Amino acid sequence: MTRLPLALATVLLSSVVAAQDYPRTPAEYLRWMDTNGDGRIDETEYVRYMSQGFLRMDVNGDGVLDADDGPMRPGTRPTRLDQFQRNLIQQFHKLDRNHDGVLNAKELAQPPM
Ligand SMILES: [Ca+2]
Ligand SMILES: [Ca+2]
Repeated sequence: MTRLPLALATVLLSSVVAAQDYPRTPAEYLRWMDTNGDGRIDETEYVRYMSQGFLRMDVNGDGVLDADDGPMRPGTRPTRLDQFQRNLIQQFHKLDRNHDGVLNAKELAQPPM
């Protein structure tokens, strides 16, 4: 009972680290994602940045992550890039707490939904 959450956290953490080399601080996040250098992250910048891990893992480049791209974690279902990006857009708008259409460093630093 007490072991499960720790094991689960380890699995989740390892999957995040394997998927992307995440920047460590909000300021770093912002610098990495802010393509046009205006100090804020718009929807396009967010989706482009967050899709990099997907694109890297999509070895055969067919826009679907499935067993053709390498061994999949048990219980994982194939993911399509367009579904993945739709989820990213939803996540973007959840993070945009003040609804100004862009994310600042503080909004980026919020824990993932
Ligand atoms: Ca920007
Ligand atoms: Ca693929």
